[in-house]
Amino acid sequence: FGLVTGQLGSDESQTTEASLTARDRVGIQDFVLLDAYTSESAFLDNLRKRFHENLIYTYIGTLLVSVNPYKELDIYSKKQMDIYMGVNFFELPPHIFALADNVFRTMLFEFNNHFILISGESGAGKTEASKKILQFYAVSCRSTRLLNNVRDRLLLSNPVLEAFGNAKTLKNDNSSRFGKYMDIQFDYQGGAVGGHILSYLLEKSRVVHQNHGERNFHIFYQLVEGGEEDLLRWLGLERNCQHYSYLVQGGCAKVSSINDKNDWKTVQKALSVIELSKSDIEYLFGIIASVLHLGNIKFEADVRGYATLSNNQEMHWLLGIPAQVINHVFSPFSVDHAVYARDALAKAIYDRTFNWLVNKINESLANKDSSRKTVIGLLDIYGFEVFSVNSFEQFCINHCNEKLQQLFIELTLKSEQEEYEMEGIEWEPVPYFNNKIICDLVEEKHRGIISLLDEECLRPGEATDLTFLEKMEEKIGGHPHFVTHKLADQKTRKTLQRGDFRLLHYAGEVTYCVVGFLDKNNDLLYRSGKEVMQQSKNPIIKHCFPSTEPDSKKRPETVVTQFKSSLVGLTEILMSKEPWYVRCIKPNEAKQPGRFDDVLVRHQVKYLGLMEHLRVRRAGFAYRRKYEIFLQRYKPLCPDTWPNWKGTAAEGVQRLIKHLGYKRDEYKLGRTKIFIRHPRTLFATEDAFQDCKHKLATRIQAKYKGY
Ligand code: AOV
Ligand code: MG
Repeated sequence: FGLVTGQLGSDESQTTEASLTARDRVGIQDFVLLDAYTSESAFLDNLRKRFHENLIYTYIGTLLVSVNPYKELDIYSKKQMDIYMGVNFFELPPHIFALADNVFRTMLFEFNNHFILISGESGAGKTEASKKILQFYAVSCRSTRLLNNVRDRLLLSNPVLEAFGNAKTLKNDNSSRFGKYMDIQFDYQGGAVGGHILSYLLEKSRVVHQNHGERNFHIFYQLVEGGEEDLLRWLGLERNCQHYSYLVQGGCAKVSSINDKNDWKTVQKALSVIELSKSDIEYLFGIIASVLHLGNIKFEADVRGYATLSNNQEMHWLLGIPAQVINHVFSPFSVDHAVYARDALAKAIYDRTFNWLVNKINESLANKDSSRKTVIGLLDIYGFEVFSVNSFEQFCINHCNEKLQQLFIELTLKSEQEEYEMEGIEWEPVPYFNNKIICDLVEEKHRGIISLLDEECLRPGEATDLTFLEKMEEKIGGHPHFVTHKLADQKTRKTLQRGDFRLLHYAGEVTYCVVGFLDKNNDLLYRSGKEVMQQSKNPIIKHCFPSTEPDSKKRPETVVTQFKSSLVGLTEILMSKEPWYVRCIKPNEAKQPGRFDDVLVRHQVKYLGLMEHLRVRRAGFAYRRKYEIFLQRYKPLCPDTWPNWKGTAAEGVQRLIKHLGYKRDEYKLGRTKIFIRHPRTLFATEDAFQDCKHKLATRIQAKYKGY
């Protein structure tokens, strides 16, 4: 039970000077608890206070709000884990471990499936949060030699996927450039017996192009900086990132916050734990190296104007494809065209290799035993992001966030409403902004942006990025969340270029530059490229470019349509499980510790829907407990129910609260539970209970030992 013991109880009930000062300093740990905390400013005050005391976690009921501290805090040690293990949620200061532990025990107790949705914008701390949760499970769950194997693989899948799927962006030095959903499977005793990872749309354009101040995926730099001499020689690589055109476009191959050399070692170790064989690893880095070589290919025009490529010995043999055959990929093209085909090939190779790697990890995590298991899913995707120029990638990423916000809205309001309905309790819904209108704008059949984009992609030769823009203007021009240069009023027009469209997302306005949308959505890989890859002697490449691939006569699905259906799949996976939420907040844009930018945080509190969530929590009933559990704890407070109550638990609770003098509007009696509006009611009862316990200490000590 334990709701009101410990710190919370004293927070609310004691009004001595000492406790007030403490609260003034550290704020309150659950927003639901204080009346004054329904205003946005008060909410912000509380977050700020706590942030400056290094208290980065705060609850809204069971939802965890986390503010990125941008510095190492000493709160994730094994000792801390032990403290949070098996303790009731509200008994200790809020922590990601408390949430993890609560999910775990609920799963074991109810034997059902759960997921933890971690959301927030780029750099807010989602990936760190998901790692902390995984680490907690690694330590807290049952351990045997066999299970420890699984545990290590689960843990070490992280550095591998981060090396291949994360990169430095302007928002985050370790930004996830793919979406990740990970199931951790537990047996009925709570041992982690397996796992499975689903990855979503890797931002592969990064392989061939990086904006200023950004990097390619970490693994390239790790290899060049950390790879052993022999290995580099074998791969024909120089130990100098500046030598590779795919690594230097952002102008920041070296970053002080990143130690590529050390990370290389970590990844090497991790690769062996997840059961990649020595030859797998060699082939894998053969591919990574050949992408770098590919990027350095230069073309010259021959007398007819066709591209011919400069010699590139290493790549030929790394991929196990004869030089003339590789030449074939790029002919007979113009030089520009050949560069384009080269980049398309590099992107395809990297993207498919990434998926191969995810599959490999899944093989090593797979649990073959068929006994029933329950899972905890961890969702860590790329966060909402706005750059000075936003393209197709941001469009997909931000739409994904939009969809998850929609899911959050539906689930939080829905589950709350359902509970009241099931228990026969009246309640009035709290108004909130429903971002469904934006989701529809993007994905509605026939007139949503995705449909319009796909339509244009069906008109090769005729359609261009600009005709796509015009089509949008024609079809959705009047939409309140959509504007372009042409449609804008005079003031807004100044902020838009001709090739831009702007969406008013739940998290804010984003101006997308339409250039490249068609191309990236079509994602053409020349047939010649595919055919040539099929001849590779590198088994990974061979596997990634199977000759049985659906042939090019049938139109492959566009990128955005594939992404859209993968999000539908994800939503289905999530909807079948019990939700838990971590909402991550970014305190400043400078990635600095100790800085709490009010405007920035207020904006996030707004769009994350935290105030609405709090209001729903408060307009309803802050606490609800099964009659049996409530009676069991508080029955000593009433002579009628103590020591034994013969009637039903519901009747017992009625007798009990009558005796305690609960006021009419302070509680509701549902079918199976008592609902209590204000925590203070419960606290008063808890205080009375503590008093009574104290007085009767000697007599009932034995009985209450376990509390
Ligand atoms: P994200 O996952 O939400 O962004 P990260 O989890 O990668 O953000 O966090 C960004 C950086 O903030 C980390 O690399 C750490 O330096 C720091 N950080 C975050 N959480 C903590 C914490 N609890 N303690 C200490 N430092 C932290 V993105 O993947 O970009 O959406 O696509
Ligand atoms: Mg991340």
